Amino acid sequence: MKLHGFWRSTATWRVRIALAYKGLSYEYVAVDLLTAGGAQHSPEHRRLNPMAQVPVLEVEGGQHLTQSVAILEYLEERWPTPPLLPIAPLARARVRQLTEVINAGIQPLQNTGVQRHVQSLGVDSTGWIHHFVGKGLAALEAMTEPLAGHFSVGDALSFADLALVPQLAFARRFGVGLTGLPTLLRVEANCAELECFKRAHADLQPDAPG
Ligand SMILES: N[C@@H](CCC(=O)N[C@@H](CS)C(=O)NCC(=O)O)C(=O)O
Repeated sequence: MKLHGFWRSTATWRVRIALAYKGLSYEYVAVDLLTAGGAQHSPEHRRLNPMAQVPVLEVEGGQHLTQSVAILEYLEERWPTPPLLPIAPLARARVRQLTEVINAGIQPLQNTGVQRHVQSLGVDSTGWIHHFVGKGLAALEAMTEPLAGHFSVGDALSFADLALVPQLAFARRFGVGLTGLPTLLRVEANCAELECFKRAHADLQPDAPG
């Protein structure tokens, strides 16, 4: 497999954790989202992903998958062990619910393209990020608190944790306050103990600044 991504892209980071957890090897293709407007807009990358975003995962038969959560679902169905979804339908729905709070409710409001556009309209993009990421994480804390055990949903690692850890790293980078999020921070600390989270960390990727 070949993963097209960017070291600190939160959506790419989710996929890296899943690949590491499932012990799957892959080639990494760095897509520089920042220099000269961003390589995500190149015709070559747009052919892989017309949304001009990362990640893109090249899989069997030369197929290209986009959308990190669809990629996680594919990896889970293709390599179910070790699992990243619980078996019980309600618990599976809870995992997807928490994942979508980040994937649909927080990340789309903060991505590089949105930040650039908001700035072009003369809006303070840092204030924008503080508002939407702060509000989203507060909601996520309230939803996770009754569900969490060692991880976001009970004691088994799941998609929800893979989405959470990069999102908290993003929030820290922008100085979003995390003091009201004890459950999320506890789960993050538990994830940090795992080898797959260590290996997938943004700072360790080949395109991270040295
Ligand atoms: N829903 C998409 C979001 C992808 C996304 O927003 N990727 C960001 C990096 S985390 C990106 O490529 N941004 C480039 C841009 O906005 O120009 C997914 O989960 O894959």
